[in-house]
Amino acid sequence: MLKIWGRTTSSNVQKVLWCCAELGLEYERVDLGGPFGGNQDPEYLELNPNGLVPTVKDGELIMWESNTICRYLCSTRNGDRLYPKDPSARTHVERWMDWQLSSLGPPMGTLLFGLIRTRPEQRDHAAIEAARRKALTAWTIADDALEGHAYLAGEELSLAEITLGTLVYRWHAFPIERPVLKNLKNWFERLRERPAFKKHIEIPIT
Ligand SMILES: N[C@@H](CCC(=O)N[C@@H](CS)C(=O)NCC(=O)O)C(=O)O
Repeated sequence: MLKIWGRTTSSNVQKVLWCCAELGLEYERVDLGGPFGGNQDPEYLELNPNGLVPTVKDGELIMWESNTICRYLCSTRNGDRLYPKDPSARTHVERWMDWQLSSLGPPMGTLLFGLIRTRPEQRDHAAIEAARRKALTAWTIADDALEGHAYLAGEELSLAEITLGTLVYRWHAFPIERPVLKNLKNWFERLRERPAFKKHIEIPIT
């Protein structure tokens, strides 16, 4: 049985939980990080020297980095539909996974910390606005890519969605100015129809 360390409110844990749900996998999960703490304990740092969540154990194998974990789960548990074997199909999925880490993750992280984890009187409004603009530029790229397509990497749900799902939910939930991006909104609504998205992603943001 897989073992997952990480609180369910972490966007990176949520990717793994959604991936497990789409693949029909069972797991044992331990609350860790955030209000639960424990992520700087020596025993945990032995597993994951970053002191971050998630960490996953499969037999003797210990994994960290959520996108890597999702790729591993698909590769070992019949997940070709989420993570295709064909190299050209795969690259369409992987570029969005890398793009999540490099382009969209940083400004969305600034919005999370600025708007949700910082008291109103202590907010850095200039940094929040700069992050909002950067995120909007990135989301516009996704909106353009979704023109005429149901999903980012083709006509089926893939790891591209699983790694971006929490962020599109947060983008629509944050109290910010948000020009309408029609394709993005339709894609978000499509994801919202999935029971696993409702269960693991659409939960209070903390
Ligand atoms: N690149 C890592 C980032 C992991 C990460 O930043 N995790 C955050 C939660 S989203 C964390 O552990 N924060 C400390 C905490 O929750 O206490 C991944 O994708 O797994």
